[in-house]
Amino acid sequence: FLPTRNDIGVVAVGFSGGQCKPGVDAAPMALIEAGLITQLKTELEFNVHHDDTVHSYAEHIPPVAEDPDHRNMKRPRAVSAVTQQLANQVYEHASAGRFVLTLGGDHSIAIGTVAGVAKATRERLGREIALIWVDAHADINTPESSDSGNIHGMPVAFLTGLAKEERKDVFGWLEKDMLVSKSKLVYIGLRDVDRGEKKILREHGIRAFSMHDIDRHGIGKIMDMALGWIGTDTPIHLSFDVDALDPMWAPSTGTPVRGGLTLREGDFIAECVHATGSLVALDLVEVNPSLEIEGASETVRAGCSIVRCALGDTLL
Ligand code: B3U
Ligand code: MN
Ligand code: MN
Repeated sequence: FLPTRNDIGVVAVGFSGGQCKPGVDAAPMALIEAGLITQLKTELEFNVHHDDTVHSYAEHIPPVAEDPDHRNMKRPRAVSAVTQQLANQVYEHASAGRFVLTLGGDHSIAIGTVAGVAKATRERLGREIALIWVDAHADINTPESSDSGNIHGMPVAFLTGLAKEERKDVFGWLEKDMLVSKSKLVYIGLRDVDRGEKKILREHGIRAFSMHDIDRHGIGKIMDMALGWIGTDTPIHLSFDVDALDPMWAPSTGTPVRGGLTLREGDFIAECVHATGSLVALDLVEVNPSLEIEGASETVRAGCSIVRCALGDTLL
């Protein structure tokens, strides 16, 4: 059921409106300047479809004065407009049978990427996707449970239908065929989960592997369990927040949390997901080169490595 293996659509999204720290919008250019796309072409021999543009979708973003908080969400119309445009772009790539690589941007952009991939995969293959969310955070706050109001802490709630909104200009454009089942969602790397989020995870029986679980079982066993939960022959969307890595390896990110994955554990997760042969899309988000500037190039390098591993770069 897989896309033509050698065709990859790349979408670069320079967007930071899902949280409050500027600079995460510069990540796609930093990743590309570090040679990521060149490596995909030359080392991994992909046929890359990329428009050589970092999209900010500025023309779709209303001015701040016309984008007041709604249900406690900050910049709701901006994030909604950007993710809607992105969903269309991702949908086009996925519908053409391409693997979709999205370079963020903050994690709110996953509302667009997962929506586009879920819809295209249903149409093209008649299949529901599974979503693997690698992150220090669960990003499953509803607008009401969120303390911060930052939408990058809410994408999973919108994508699973836990959060709903009628207004077309505030995610009301999300259709049923763009959503993901809660039973097909798996978390890896959690260590900073809000009280309200813990309640949501518990009440809905959502499969989550925390850093504690990784310490106890080792990353090899955790990947067996995570992929076993999803089952074989299920198209997988991997959404990788670079803050899943320990700040020692990825310091340049908006909300670093100590006690995270090593560089090798991050790469290993990506390698294991690649090895299933079922990966159809990958997001790499939350690299912010303007924070902890001494560590920015290391953070970018870690991001590039995760992408290469997920796309089949092997050690030997
Ligand atoms: N859970 C908190 C913090 C947070 C979520 N995602 C990131 N930080 N990167 C929130 O704001 O919802
Ligand atoms: Mn995240
Ligand atoms: Mn995070």
